[in-house]
Amino acid sequence: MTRSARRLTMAQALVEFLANQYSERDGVEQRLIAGCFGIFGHGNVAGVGQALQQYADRLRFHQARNEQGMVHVASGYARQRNRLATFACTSSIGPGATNMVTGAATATANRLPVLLLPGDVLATRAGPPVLQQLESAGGPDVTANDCFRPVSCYWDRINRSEQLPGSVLEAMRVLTDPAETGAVTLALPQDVQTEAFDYPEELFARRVWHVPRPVPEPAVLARAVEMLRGARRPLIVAGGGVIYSEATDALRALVDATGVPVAETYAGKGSMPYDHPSALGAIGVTGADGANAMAREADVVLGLGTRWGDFATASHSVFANPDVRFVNVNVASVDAFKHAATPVVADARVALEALHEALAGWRADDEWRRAAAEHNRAWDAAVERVYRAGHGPLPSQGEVIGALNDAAEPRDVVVCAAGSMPADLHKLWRTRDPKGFHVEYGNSCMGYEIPGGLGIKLADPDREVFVMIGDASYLMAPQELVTAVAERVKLIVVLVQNHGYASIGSLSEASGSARFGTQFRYRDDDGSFEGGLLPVDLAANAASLGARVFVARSINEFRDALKAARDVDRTVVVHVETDPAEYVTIGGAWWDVAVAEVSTSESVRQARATYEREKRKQRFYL
Ligand SMILES: Cc1ncc(C[n+]2csc(CCOP(=O)(O)OP(=O)(O)O)c2C)c(N)n1
Ligand SMILES: [Mg+2]
Repeated sequence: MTRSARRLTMAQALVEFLANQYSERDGVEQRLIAGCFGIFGHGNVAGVGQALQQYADRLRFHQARNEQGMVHVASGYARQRNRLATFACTSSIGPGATNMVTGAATATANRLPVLLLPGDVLATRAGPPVLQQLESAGGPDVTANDCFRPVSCYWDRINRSEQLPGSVLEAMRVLTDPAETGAVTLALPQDVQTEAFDYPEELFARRVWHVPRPVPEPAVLARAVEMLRGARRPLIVAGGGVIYSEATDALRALVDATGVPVAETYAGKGSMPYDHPSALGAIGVTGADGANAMAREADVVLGLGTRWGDFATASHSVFANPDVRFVNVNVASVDAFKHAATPVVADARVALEALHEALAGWRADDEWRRAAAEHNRAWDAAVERVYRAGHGPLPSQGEVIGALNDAAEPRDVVVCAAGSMPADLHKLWRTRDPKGFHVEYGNSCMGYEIPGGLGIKLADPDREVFVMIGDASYLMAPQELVTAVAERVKLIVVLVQNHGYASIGSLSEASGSARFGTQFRYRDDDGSFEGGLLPVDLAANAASLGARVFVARSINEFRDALKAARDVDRTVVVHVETDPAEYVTIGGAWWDVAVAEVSTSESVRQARATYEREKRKQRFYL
């Protein structure tokens, strides 16, 4: 029997293949690869570029302005779609490709699927070096694209047309595997992209990738249940896995039945509505007082879908009970085994349902439950005071967050990534919907904010998307505003001007270095950057990129601007200046940032002494 084949270029075959991939979970199917973002150069224009034009009706093409930005768009999209869909990103070779490396690291750190298609040097090696070729000492088969290896969960280079089918199937497997997912990179030599080959017709059949919900192994589940039943001070720490697995109802049911209090990581914030009596809010370095207080006493900690980053554990200091034990529910065994836990390798929703059933009749102590409810009330009162501080003449950042929270509808999404705002949002944001809080804190990548927000809006157009971005993060990557304008996608960007790296300034001060090099000011006569403020107008910059801009000079003007922004039908930037000297002091815990052991500065020596004292709190969880 002769099998039918289609004579296509490798790039055409790839695009046609991607257009036919679907994910499915709980019986719901959706396009796995929603479209392809790209910036063309000689490394992809004649291959992938030609194919995208030929198949424009099957795989939608989107332009980006910076290759890093387009990967962040894919990450934002994937996170909003609970990792069930993403974008492909095509780049040229050399700098276009390496610009995507930071985006790849951000996706992988956050366990978010993105498909990267960097162009690569001619496989024929004719006429080397090709423009933008590295000429690595590692040999001619090492190219700039090898930089993607450590930041990718799957990496391949398609050196021959017939390698494509096997590799793309592997790529889709990794993208849709909740335990293995992250950046997937297929390096595509520019000549191979354009070579014709007789691809088997089956490659282009509609293919549905089932996203599994692995069930807990009964023996390990029984051990977890025994530990929880024996707990006097149980605590749940909800991570991103709770949200990706759509387990928030199951979590709520378990909590209502057992009274176990819940604290949240950055990715897990929104797992519980903020006003639920068992909701302790943020945990760890940027945690709420109640969450950290209960963490210090907890004897059994149930980690749900968390990778246990140092911000959640306060660098292994927040769980201070000498007898503390962990149970981790995680789809990835690497995370399930952390902290010498009883490792329930399973989907969060399925595991929560199984735990709920097996824990029937068991409840946490009344006193412990009441303490959680009291913490919830006390924290909300503290947040309210920050929201309504009435600071002047410039408002505080806490008030800006409060005004935004007041203006946001429950389903609206707040986005952020780096600076002092993630901490404040983690502490202060009143989350009312599982998808309402989107702070990229796996890689905390300055420049994620605007493209990440764009990805969210593309994934979920019915929600208003509020992007919170500091002045320095804005300066690092404002360019995808142009993409939002071109795509007619509306974002409301809140640009917080405080003239520099305020967050790192605080860190510098805490480590004795007096905010050295962290303010945006003129170079002074003594060589320091402590002169006057710079004549920088970021509002004008945003307007020049096509955004509708509002400048708010007070908290009331800010509130008015947010109201007006809702009625605008294109991307809006609301510029607000805040007082960097007025920061949020409630909550928080220690973070291990090593301080110089010897120094000529007395403030550094003092900071070192404090550091050494604090470091004694750090624990092994063995
Ligand atoms: C790409 C990148 N470079 C450097 C850092 C380190 N870093 C974290 S926060 C920060 C300052 C951010 O400044 P801004 O966006 O103005 O926010 P602010 O701290 O002033 O609130 C820096 C430099 C980072 N997270 N990402
Ligand atoms: Mg700043």
